[in-house]
Amino acid sequence: MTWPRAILFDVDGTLAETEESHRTAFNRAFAAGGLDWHWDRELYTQLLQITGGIERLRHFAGARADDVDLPAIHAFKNACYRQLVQDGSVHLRPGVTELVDEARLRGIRLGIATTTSRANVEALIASAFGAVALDWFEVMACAENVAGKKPDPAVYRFAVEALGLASGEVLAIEDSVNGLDAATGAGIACLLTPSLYCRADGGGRALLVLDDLASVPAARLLQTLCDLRQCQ
Ligand code: XBP
Ligand code: MG
Repeated sequence: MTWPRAILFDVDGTLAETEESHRTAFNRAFAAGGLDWHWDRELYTQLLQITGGIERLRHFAGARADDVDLPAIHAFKNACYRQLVQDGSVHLRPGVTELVDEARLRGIRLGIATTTSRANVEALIASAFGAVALDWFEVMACAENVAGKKPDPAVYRFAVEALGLASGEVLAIEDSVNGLDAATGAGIACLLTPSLYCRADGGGRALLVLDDLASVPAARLLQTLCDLRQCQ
Protein backbone atom coordinates (compact mmCIF):
# COMPACT_ATOMS: atom_id res chain seq x y z
CA MET A 1 0.00 0.00 0.00
CA THR A 2 1.58 3.28 -1.06
CA TRP A 3 -1.30 5.68 -0.50
CA PRO A 4 -1.70 7.98 1.35
CA ARG A 5 1.76 9.40 1.94
CA ALA A 6 0.33 11.85 4.47
CA ILE A 7 -2.85 12.38 6.46
CA LEU A 8 -4.10 15.89 7.22
CA PHE A 9 -6.42 16.05 10.21
CA ASP A 10 -8.96 18.77 10.78
CA VAL A 11 -9.07 19.65 14.50
CA ASP A 12 -12.45 20.98 15.68
CA GLY A 13 -14.99 18.19 15.44
CA THR A 14 -12.52 15.71 13.93
CA LEU A 15 -9.72 15.10 16.43
CA ALA A 16 -12.17 15.91 19.23
CA GLU A 17 -15.70 17.17 19.84
CA THR A 18 -14.43 20.63 20.70
CA GLU A 19 -17.44 22.71 19.77
CA GLU A 20 -19.27 22.42 23.10
CA SER A 21 -16.15 23.80 24.77
CA HIS A 22 -15.88 26.60 22.19
CA ARG A 23 -19.57 27.40 22.78
CA THR A 24 -19.14 27.43 26.57
CA ALA A 25 -16.09 29.66 26.17
CA PHE A 26 -17.95 32.08 23.86
CA ASN A 27 -20.74 32.40 26.44
CA ARG A 28 -18.23 33.02 29.23
CA ALA A 29 -16.60 35.71 27.12
CA PHE A 30 -19.96 37.37 26.45
CA ALA A 31 -20.72 37.44 30.18
CA ALA A 32 -17.26 38.74 31.05
CA GLY A 33 -17.63 41.44 28.40
CA GLY A 34 -20.98 42.57 29.84
CA LEU A 35 -22.91 41.41 26.78
CA ASP A 36 -26.38 39.89 27.14
CA TRP A 37 -25.63 37.46 24.29
CA HIS A 38 -26.03 33.71 24.79
CA TRP A 39 -25.49 31.00 22.19
CA ASP A 40 -27.59 27.91 22.87
CA ARG A 41 -26.99 24.66 20.97
CA GLU A 42 -29.65 25.35 18.35
CA LEU A 43 -28.27 28.78 17.54
CA TYR A 44 -24.68 27.52 17.61
CA THR A 45 -25.57 24.77 15.12
CA GLN A 46 -26.65 27.48 12.67
CA LEU A 47 -23.69 29.74 13.48
CA LEU A 48 -21.22 26.92 12.77
CA GLN A 49 -21.96 27.42 9.09
CA ILE A 50 -19.63 30.39 9.50
CA THR A 51 -16.17 28.91 10.02
CA GLY A 52 -13.74 30.70 12.29
CA GLY A 53 -14.64 32.13 15.68
CA ILE A 54 -14.01 35.80 14.88
CA GLU A 55 -15.93 35.54 11.60
CA ARG A 56 -18.78 33.83 13.50
CA LEU A 57 -18.81 36.66 16.03
CA ARG A 58 -18.85 39.32 13.29
CA HIS A 59 -21.69 37.56 11.52
CA PHE A 60 -23.72 37.36 14.75
CA ALA A 61 -22.98 40.94 15.80
CA GLY A 62 -24.07 42.34 12.44
CA ALA A 63 -24.76 46.06 12.86
CA ARG A 64 -23.58 45.91 16.51
CA ALA A 65 -20.04 44.98 15.42
CA ASP A 66 -18.81 48.58 15.63
CA ASP A 67 -19.97 48.91 19.27
CA VAL A 68 -18.23 45.81 20.63
CA ASP A 69 -14.53 44.95 20.78
CA LEU A 70 -14.93 41.65 18.96
CA PRO A 71 -11.21 40.78 18.80
CA ALA A 72 -11.04 41.17 22.61
CA ILE A 73 -14.12 38.97 23.08
CA HIS A 74 -12.59 36.37 20.75
CA ALA A 75 -9.23 36.45 22.55
CA PHE A 76 -11.00 35.98 25.91
CA LYS A 77 -13.03 33.13 24.42
CA ASN A 78 -9.87 31.38 23.26
CA ALA A 79 -8.21 31.79 26.66
CA CYS A 80 -11.30 30.20 28.28
CA TYR A 81 -11.30 27.45 25.64
CA ARG A 82 -7.65 26.57 26.25
CA GLN A 83 -8.29 26.48 29.98
CA LEU A 84 -11.12 23.98 29.41
CA VAL A 85 -8.78 21.90 27.22
CA GLN A 86 -5.99 22.02 29.80
CA ASP A 87 -8.48 21.02 32.52
CA GLY A 88 -9.14 17.83 30.53
CA SER A 89 -12.69 18.65 29.37
CA VAL A 90 -11.98 17.72 25.73
CA HIS A 91 -11.23 14.16 24.67
CA LEU A 92 -10.13 12.65 21.38
CA ARG A 93 -12.91 11.10 19.31
CA PRO A 94 -13.04 7.28 19.13
CA GLY A 95 -10.42 5.72 16.87
CA VAL A 96 -8.25 8.82 16.50
CA THR A 97 -5.39 7.47 18.63
CA GLU A 98 -5.47 4.10 16.86
CA LEU A 99 -5.33 5.69 13.40
CA VAL A 100 -2.53 8.05 14.38
CA ASP A 101 -0.56 5.11 15.85
CA GLU A 102 -1.13 2.96 12.74
CA ALA A 103 -0.13 5.81 10.41
CA ARG A 104 3.07 6.44 12.39
CA LEU A 105 3.87 2.72 12.34
CA ARG A 106 3.59 2.73 8.54
CA GLY A 107 5.58 5.93 8.05
CA ILE A 108 2.55 7.89 6.85
CA ARG A 109 3.27 11.54 7.59
CA LEU A 110 0.83 13.57 9.72
CA GLY A 111 -0.36 17.14 9.56
CA ILE A 112 -3.09 19.50 10.66
CA ALA A 113 -5.38 21.70 8.52
CA THR A 114 -7.67 23.84 10.64
CA THR A 115 -9.42 27.20 10.85
CA THR A 116 -8.51 27.63 14.50
CA SER A 117 -5.29 29.08 15.88
CA ARG A 118 -2.01 27.25 16.40
CA ALA A 119 -2.23 27.94 20.15
CA ASN A 120 -5.61 26.16 20.32
CA VAL A 121 -4.29 23.21 18.28
CA GLU A 122 -1.17 22.83 20.40
CA ALA A 123 -3.20 22.99 23.62
CA LEU A 124 -5.48 20.21 22.40
CA ILE A 125 -2.71 17.96 21.08
CA ALA A 126 -0.61 18.36 24.23
CA SER A 127 -3.58 17.68 26.49
CA ALA A 128 -5.13 14.81 24.53
CA PHE A 129 -2.07 12.92 23.20
CA GLY A 130 0.66 14.31 25.47
CA ALA A 131 3.24 17.01 24.70
CA VAL A 132 5.42 14.49 22.84
CA ALA A 133 2.79 14.38 20.08
CA LEU A 134 3.46 17.99 19.06
CA ASP A 135 6.38 16.57 17.04
CA TRP A 136 4.25 13.92 15.33
CA PHE A 137 2.37 16.51 13.26
CA GLU A 138 5.07 17.90 11.01
CA VAL A 139 2.82 20.50 9.39
CA MET A 140 0.29 22.63 11.26
CA ALA A 141 -1.71 24.75 8.83
CA CYS A 142 -3.76 27.08 11.03
CA ALA A 143 -5.73 30.36 11.00
CA GLU A 144 -2.51 32.39 11.01
CA ASN A 145 -1.24 30.83 7.77
CA VAL A 146 -3.99 31.75 5.31
CA ALA A 147 -6.43 34.56 4.66
CA GLY A 148 -9.48 32.52 3.66
CA LYS A 149 -11.13 30.05 6.03
CA LYS A 150 -12.81 26.78 5.07
CA PRO A 151 -14.57 26.06 2.72
CA ASP A 152 -11.77 28.03 1.08
CA PRO A 153 -9.19 25.36 0.11
CA ALA A 154 -6.28 27.69 1.01
CA VAL A 155 -5.41 25.96 4.29
CA TYR A 156 -5.18 22.57 2.55
CA ARG A 157 -3.08 24.01 -0.28
CA PHE A 158 -0.76 25.53 2.32
CA ALA A 159 -0.43 22.21 4.18
CA VAL A 160 0.24 20.15 1.05
CA GLU A 161 2.87 22.61 -0.14
CA ALA A 162 4.54 22.55 3.27
CA LEU A 163 4.64 18.75 3.10
CA GLY A 164 6.18 18.96 -0.37
CA LEU A 165 3.63 16.48 -1.70
CA ALA A 166 1.05 16.53 -4.49
CA SER A 167 -2.57 16.86 -3.36
CA GLY A 168 -3.29 13.41 -4.83
CA GLU A 169 -0.85 11.82 -2.37
CA VAL A 170 -2.69 13.09 0.70
CA LEU A 171 -5.79 12.06 2.66
CA ALA A 172 -7.83 14.60 4.63
CA ILE A 173 -10.06 13.75 7.56
CA GLU A 174 -12.90 16.15 8.27
CA ASP A 175 -16.16 16.36 10.25
CA SER A 176 -18.08 19.03 8.32
CA VAL A 177 -19.16 19.81 4.80
CA ASN A 178 -17.27 23.11 4.94
CA GLY A 179 -14.13 21.11 5.70
CA LEU A 180 -14.94 18.51 3.06
CA ASP A 181 -15.36 21.28 0.47
CA ALA A 182 -12.04 22.81 1.52
CA ALA A 183 -10.18 19.51 1.16
CA THR A 184 -11.75 18.44 -2.11
CA GLY A 185 -11.40 21.99 -3.44
CA ALA A 186 -7.65 21.53 -3.02
CA GLY A 187 -7.82 18.17 -4.84
CA ILE A 188 -7.46 16.09 -1.66
CA ALA A 189 -9.49 12.93 -1.06
CA CYS A 190 -11.45 13.23 2.18
CA LEU A 191 -12.78 10.85 4.80
CA LEU A 192 -15.76 12.41 6.58
CA THR A 193 -16.56 11.55 10.22
CA PRO A 194 -19.48 13.88 11.01
CA SER A 195 -19.28 15.45 14.47
CA LEU A 196 -22.20 16.05 16.84
CA TYR A 197 -22.90 19.50 15.37
CA CYS A 198 -22.58 18.30 11.75
CA ARG A 199 -24.65 15.09 11.79
CA ALA A 200 -27.28 16.44 9.39
CA ASP A 201 -24.73 17.45 6.75
CA GLY A 202 -24.36 15.53 3.49
CA GLY A 203 -21.10 13.92 2.42
CA GLY A 204 -21.50 13.51 -1.33
CA ARG A 205 -17.92 14.24 -2.33
CA ALA A 206 -16.31 12.25 0.47
CA LEU A 207 -14.16 9.23 -0.30
CA LEU A 208 -15.90 7.54 2.62
CA VAL A 209 -18.27 8.59 5.40
CA LEU A 210 -18.00 6.89 8.82
CA ASP A 211 -19.68 7.65 12.15
CA ASP A 212 -16.21 7.76 13.65
CA LEU A 213 -12.70 6.38 13.12
CA ALA A 214 -13.40 3.45 15.43
CA SER A 215 -16.02 2.09 13.01
CA VAL A 216 -13.30 0.11 11.20
CA PRO A 217 -9.97 -1.09 12.71
CA ALA A 218 -7.20 1.32 11.71
CA ALA A 219 -5.20 -1.07 9.51
CA ARG A 220 -8.32 -2.15 7.61
CA LEU A 221 -9.51 1.44 7.33
CA LEU A 222 -6.25 2.51 5.65
CA GLN A 223 -6.49 -0.43 3.23
CA THR A 224 -10.15 0.36 2.44
CA LEU A 225 -9.34 4.02 1.79
CA CYS A 226 -6.45 3.02 -0.48
CA ASP A 227 -8.74 0.66 -2.43
CA LEU A 228 -11.44 3.33 -2.76
CA ARG A 229 -8.85 5.82 -3.93
CA GLN A 230 -7.73 3.46 -6.69
CA CYS A 231 -11.34 3.11 -7.88
CA GLN A 232 -11.79 6.89 -8.17
C1 XBP B 1 -13.75 25.07 13.22
C2 XBP B 1 -14.26 26.43 13.51
C3 XBP B 1 -14.52 26.84 14.86
C4 XBP B 1 -13.79 27.19 16.03
C5 XBP B 1 -12.47 27.70 15.81
O1 XBP B 1 -13.74 24.83 11.84
O2 XBP B 1 -14.59 27.17 12.63
O3 XBP B 1 -15.42 25.97 15.34
O4 XBP B 1 -14.62 28.13 16.62
O5 XBP B 1 -11.98 28.46 16.85
P1 XBP B 1 -12.96 23.59 11.20
P2 XBP B 1 -11.51 29.97 16.60
O6 XBP B 1 -13.12 22.43 12.13
O7 XBP B 1 -13.64 23.36 9.89
O8 XBP B 1 -11.51 23.96 11.01
O9 XBP B 1 -12.43 30.75 17.47
O10 XBP B 1 -10.08 29.97 17.04
O11 XBP B 1 -11.67 30.32 15.15
MG1 MG C 1 -14.07 20.63 11.82
